[in-house]
Amino acid sequence: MDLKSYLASRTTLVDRALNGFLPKAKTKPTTLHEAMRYSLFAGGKRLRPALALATAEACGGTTEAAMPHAAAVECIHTYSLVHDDLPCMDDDDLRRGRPTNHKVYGEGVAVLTGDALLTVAFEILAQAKPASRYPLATLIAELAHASGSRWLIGGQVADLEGEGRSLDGDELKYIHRCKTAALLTTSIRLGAMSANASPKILSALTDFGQSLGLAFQVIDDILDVTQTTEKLGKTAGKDVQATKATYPAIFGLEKSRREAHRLTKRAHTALKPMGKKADRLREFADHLLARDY
Ligand code: GRG
Repeated sequence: MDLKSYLASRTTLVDRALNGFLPKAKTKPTTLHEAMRYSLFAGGKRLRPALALATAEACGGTTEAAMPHAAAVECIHTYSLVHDDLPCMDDDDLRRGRPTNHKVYGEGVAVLTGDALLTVAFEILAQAKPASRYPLATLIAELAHASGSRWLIGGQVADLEGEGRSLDGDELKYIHRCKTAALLTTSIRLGAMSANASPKILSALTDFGQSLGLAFQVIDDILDVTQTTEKLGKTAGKDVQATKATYPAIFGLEKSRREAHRLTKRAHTALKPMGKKADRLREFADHLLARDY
């Protein structure tokens, strides 16, 4: 199966699983459950769950066993987008090609939608059947750590504090590592854990995730200044508007493109110990480098 068909098939499986894991829209309080579903089923690319599933398969596991892990990371990711779009954060009107959650449901419900998506992620992951090396507590701690104050939220704080200030390359990399690469890496690690990967393979996949995650954010920064709002499904040029430090702003477009290539190459190198089993993940890295939205 080519990568495009693979991604489409995994998106269908993930959507079906998320639909089953989430409270129905008619469950009380209906506004909240509708709002959670509004953002979760708004047409995201599902990269993090697809990476979790592809990693599980590369490690000899199954999509079925990895599904709670995959669904949980997508809930965390969607919560972070809902909160990121709030007026007190990036103040955005458009996400995944639709009005942002707070534009439709109001700010109060949008904050609570994010809270509920964050919480349900752990409820979902708690339903995983853990492999022998990685008990449930390890899985929960993995997701909590990546989503917490040292990584996802920490990166957002550094991003917020960096607005309007000139950051150097190291400060920018710190933000990228925390707010983007950490959750992508954890998606991959959780997929590997669902398949009982050996410590050596887990370590290789962690290196892969960190390089892939940084490359992903460099590309995201490039797309923000080179693509249209229609193509991205979110407001283009937002980083410049908010005087945010980005790769193109600090290093220029050409150097940013070279950096994305360098990081993708490093991601490929990290997969060496896995041999051909990791071909799908190699395709993934190339796909993320070449993406235009
Ligand atoms: C606690 C109030 C409060 C806020 C926290 C943690 C957080 C908000 C925000 C995280 C920061 C963030 C949004 C990082 C950006 C990562 C990124 C590039 C997201 C876009 O990912 P895609 O392109 O999106 O995979 P889709 O929509 O396709 O899933």
